[in-house]
Amino acid sequence: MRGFDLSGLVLNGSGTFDAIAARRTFGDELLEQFPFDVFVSKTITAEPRQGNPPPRLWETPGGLINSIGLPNKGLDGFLAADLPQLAELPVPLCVSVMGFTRDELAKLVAAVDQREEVAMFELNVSCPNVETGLIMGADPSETARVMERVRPLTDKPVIVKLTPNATNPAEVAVAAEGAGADAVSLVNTLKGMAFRPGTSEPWLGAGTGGVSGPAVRAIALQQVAAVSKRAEIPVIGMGGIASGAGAQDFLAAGAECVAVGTESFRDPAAGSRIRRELRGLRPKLEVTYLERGTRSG
Ligand code: RRO
Repeated sequence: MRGFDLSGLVLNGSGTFDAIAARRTFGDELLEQFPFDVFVSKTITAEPRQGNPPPRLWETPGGLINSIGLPNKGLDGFLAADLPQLAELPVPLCVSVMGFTRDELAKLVAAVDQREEVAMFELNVSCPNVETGLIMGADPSETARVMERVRPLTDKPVIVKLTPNATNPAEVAVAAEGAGADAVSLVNTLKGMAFRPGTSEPWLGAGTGGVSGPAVRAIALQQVAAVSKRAEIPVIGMGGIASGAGAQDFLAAGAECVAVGTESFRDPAAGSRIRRELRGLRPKLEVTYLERGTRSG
């Protein structure tokens, strides 16, 4: 990927590890034992956002439903308050961005591109809790138009974060690749909902949310395998990874590296454990799914 080798790395899923809060809690120990090889920020937008009304979380068997709604300080707040702190992390920084229009996204990417502390971008076209985000990433031609708009604005690597809520995620990946994406990552969360126990009222303030955790792992694995067969660019696999063995399955499906999300809420050091377990297992992974000749094109 554009001057950056992702092979075998363990990243965080955007929005699942608050490195600034973790630094406040764990101090410099966090920097000495940082649980990820690349840090992906919570997605930011050009303007500040409050996020969705509470409740924002629901625990479901084997997983979590979130309806956070993209709260963030906006571009100026991010650059002034968050970026200097994220730049102190001992790993490359990936800034996750989303726009409600292509113009807004372009403004965001052009401004963040100026900052040398930022190593790469994640283009979040898959937030299930903000309609526009999901619409961009659910449609291959719309994803291509977004990526085409962003590509001339930065020489930094751009990772397109795909939604599992698309009819055909592999088509979206191919469209992103054709428009100049350096990598794709998947899956973002699957649309879901829950009811307030004993009532017919939705639990989440926004009515619906995104499901993550082990409950989605089998679906994520299939989608990563399908995307890996079609895309030439690296695939970052995620969806319910909670162990090195789980991460290894994503590599076997064709992912170049993995990201850990929901498991970090249970254990903030999960990334380190999974990385250790994965590195112990990797030499045993002799023949991957792709090497067995399943790549179709
Ligand atoms: O903030 C959120 O509600 C959110 C985002 Br931006 C996303 O990309 N995925 C998700 O599950 N939640």
